[in-house]
Amino acid sequence: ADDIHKFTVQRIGRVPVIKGDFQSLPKQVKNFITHCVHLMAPRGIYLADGSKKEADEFIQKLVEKGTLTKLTAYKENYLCRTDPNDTARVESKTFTVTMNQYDAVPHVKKGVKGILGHWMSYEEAAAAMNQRFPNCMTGRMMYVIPFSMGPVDSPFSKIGIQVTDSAYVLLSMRVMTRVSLQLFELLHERSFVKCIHSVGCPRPVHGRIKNHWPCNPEQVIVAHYPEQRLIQSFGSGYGGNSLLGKKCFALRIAGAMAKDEGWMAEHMLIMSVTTPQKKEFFIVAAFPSACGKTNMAMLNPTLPGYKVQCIGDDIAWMRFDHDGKLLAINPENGFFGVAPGTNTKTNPIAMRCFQENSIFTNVAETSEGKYYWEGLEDETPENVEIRNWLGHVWKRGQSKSRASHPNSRFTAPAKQCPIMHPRWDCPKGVPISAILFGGRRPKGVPLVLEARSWSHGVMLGACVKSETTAAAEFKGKAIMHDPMAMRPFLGYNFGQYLQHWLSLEQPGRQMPKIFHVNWFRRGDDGKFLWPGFGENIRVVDWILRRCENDDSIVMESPVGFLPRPGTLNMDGLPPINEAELFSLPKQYWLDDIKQNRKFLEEQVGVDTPPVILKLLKNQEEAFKQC
Ligand code: SAT
Ligand code: MN
Repeated sequence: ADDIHKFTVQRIGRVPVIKGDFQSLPKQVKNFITHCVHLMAPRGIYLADGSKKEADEFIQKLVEKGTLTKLTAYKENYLCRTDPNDTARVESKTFTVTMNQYDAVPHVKKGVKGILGHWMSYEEAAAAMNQRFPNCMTGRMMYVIPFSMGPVDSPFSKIGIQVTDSAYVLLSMRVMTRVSLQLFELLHERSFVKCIHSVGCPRPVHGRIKNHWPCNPEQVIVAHYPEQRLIQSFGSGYGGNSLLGKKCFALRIAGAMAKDEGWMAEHMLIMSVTTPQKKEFFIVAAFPSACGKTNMAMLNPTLPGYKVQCIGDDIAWMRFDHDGKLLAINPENGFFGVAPGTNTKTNPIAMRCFQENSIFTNVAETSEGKYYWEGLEDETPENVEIRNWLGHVWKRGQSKSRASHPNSRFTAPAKQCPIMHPRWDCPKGVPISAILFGGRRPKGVPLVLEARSWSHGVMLGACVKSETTAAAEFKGKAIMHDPMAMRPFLGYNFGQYLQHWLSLEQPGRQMPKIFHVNWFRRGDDGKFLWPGFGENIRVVDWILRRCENDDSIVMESPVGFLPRPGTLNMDGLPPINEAELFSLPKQYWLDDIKQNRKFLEEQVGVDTPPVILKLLKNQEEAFKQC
């Protein structure tokens, strides 16, 4: 009898289930889908299974529609041009909804605009959602995507279900997360994060759809409900706003879960480094969006005998095990990397990740059916015709505009990475020896420094700043606070987040060493002082020697431990101005400390853990005395 319903058309109300067996789903899943159907009134329900066959069907459909263009030079690579008004995360429309405001955001000083998240009350959120979601899927299909963040059999992993009316999102979720019907079965016993997404373009569509990319930029909202384990996102199809497993779930909602459950959800790459002595270390590194996390995760070491393998390029979930080791997994299943700047010199490994089965969003296209972006000049013949990300003919050296959008992206399966670690999806995770923070700091900040202690490292993380990038809506270059590289991704009060980090230091735990790195320091002539990319292995090498407690290679400084001159391996490099690269201009630092204190006082206020302010004060005293 159980099979009978499989052969009859299933419906929720009057809405048919086009694919999949709705009746057999766990009750809580049925309830969620039914709620979504009643709210958004799609024309049909499609339960995605994550299979290759399914993906092929959708690719075909999107190519016919014009949303995707096949890049004919490769096997199964596609170009997607979005509406030009939907190309990045919209931080100003991203909210955390909680009962109590200060669970979501810190006590910001009166008259100051908070930058560590935006809070909304349940009442305000309900009003905003009621203006947007009712019937928003009219005439569209609702895809139901069961996905796992993390290997399905890992104790770290969490399940989500995303409903969406975007087939691009369905295809991308399949690359970025683990989509499988089997997950539904686990939901008889486990809970899941509810992810509701709509492009906000019910049919008949008012106004013109640009590039066959339905969206609703005026009405964008991305709301997180950590208390409900719920995400609602409306109006945008762009990655960070629409692939809800990524920033929304794996960082913001998971961040709140991690605090409750005693673990960490961080904006960090995870890499393995094997030394010439065949000793393997795992490190994580937090840099703001578009600061080269993907490049570092796939670093091509220039020092002989070193081997780098990639575990993840954007997000790390970490917890201490019973032996006191910090273990990390990559909750994702693919890369959503910044395309411009990627080439066979800067990141040859990434180039090999996306030769097939990849989606390119807002890059340019050549008449040979290849992708093109800023950085590929030397690898693209002069005579090919280029169409820019908007689809217009674009002439190299003549057109003033860019060929690719600065935040254009490649979406590629992790398993295609030639240096993916054999245990990259090991359910147990990998043991972490060092945590790196960094940002784009053109002035004052040395190539590498080591925190004196765990809490000092937390302070360094709290003071991370970087030149703004294209991953969000900001224009122009300015140095912006981006504490722990988490500013746009915090799921709860940042003061409590710092307190959570501090509380992780417990007897019996092997606390990783914490470092701050800066690949981007410039000299007076405006040129980079450090070559970066594959040469960064030299910094990693020094860090690993510190992880082995080699005290002969450090010296004290007001900001922490610095490499003793001559201890960084510079063999074979053109002359490097080491003195300038490691100098600590006194006035720069006194100003910087003042700024950091102001930032914490204004933005985090009474929520700032006192020890952070005390460590900052110590740093200031140390500078004043030198
Ligand atoms: O745009 S995303 O949020 O998906 C990527 C990023 O900003 O790091
Ligand atoms: Mn990121």
